Amino acid sequence: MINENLNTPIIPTWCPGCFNFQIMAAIKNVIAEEILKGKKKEDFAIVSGIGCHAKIFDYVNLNGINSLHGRVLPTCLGMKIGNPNLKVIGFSGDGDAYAEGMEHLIYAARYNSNFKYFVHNNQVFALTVGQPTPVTEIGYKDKTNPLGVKLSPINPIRLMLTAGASFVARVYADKEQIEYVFKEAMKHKGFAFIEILQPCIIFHPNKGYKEKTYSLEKEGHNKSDFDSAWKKAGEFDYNVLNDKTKIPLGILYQKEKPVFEDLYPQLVELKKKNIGWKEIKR
Ligand SMILES: Cc1ncc(C[n+]2csc(CCOP(=O)(O)OP(=O)(O)O)c2C)c(N)n1
Repeated sequence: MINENLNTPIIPTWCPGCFNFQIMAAIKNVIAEEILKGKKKEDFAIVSGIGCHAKIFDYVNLNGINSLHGRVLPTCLGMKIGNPNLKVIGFSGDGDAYAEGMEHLIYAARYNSNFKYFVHNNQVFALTVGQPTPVTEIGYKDKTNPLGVKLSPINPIRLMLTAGASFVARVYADKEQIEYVFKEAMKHKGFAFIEILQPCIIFHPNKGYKEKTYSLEKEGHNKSDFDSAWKKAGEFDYNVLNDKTKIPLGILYQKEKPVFEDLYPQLVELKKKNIGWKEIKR
């Protein structure tokens, strides 16, 4: 897939071999495909937090906001309120999403605004050199935790299910997997939560993770069955891997739910006219 027109002149400063390259390639490919099918570059907007993941903002030639640490979601929501026709895509790290930005995550699931959200989960605060996040495994040691992490990781997939998210997916940082789920998420009407298990080759290499993963789709998982999604989400607790660890990948849950932008007449009007607030004549 040709995606030159989405490139910027900025040379990436991600570490050589960083999985963020895979993520970015997938995102560019899917958007380039949409543009080939007739969408305009201006139809898309991207938002990032602060962290290694956030550098994607500099390397993808689309409009958007490189926002604050933990504030990707309210920025995406603001964009949708400003122009509900925009295709908004947010990028966070696990520190960004599950620590500083945690309360926004719960409300994003509740609001169900029609934007897509990727969490680059490398289980550490990578840009600030590897401190543990709320999804780091028990026992992980760094300079800030010389005795090792003592607290159990949270399970963001279960959190999203409980919060009422209408699209909950997990993929490995593999271009094809991300492309597939991103395309499905674009078809979905509402908030799409997509967690990417992304080894950080320097601070959290996640050795052996890929081998523990399996495809829910190949297993015939029914993504409209909440109880089944809940059960699958419990299979992986983000802790140290053992012989029994199984990591389900794919769309765990999807359901139809009222979309935020369809609940307010002012936003419905903008959608109908295919304009943003700026273009309204007063
Ligand atoms: C409000 C605020 N708090 C803390 C920071 C410091 N900070 C910058 S990057 C970063 C780590 C980001 O980690 P994560 O979101 O997991 O992204 P990654 O670097 O792993 O991609 C932190 C804590 C900040 N810039 N702003």
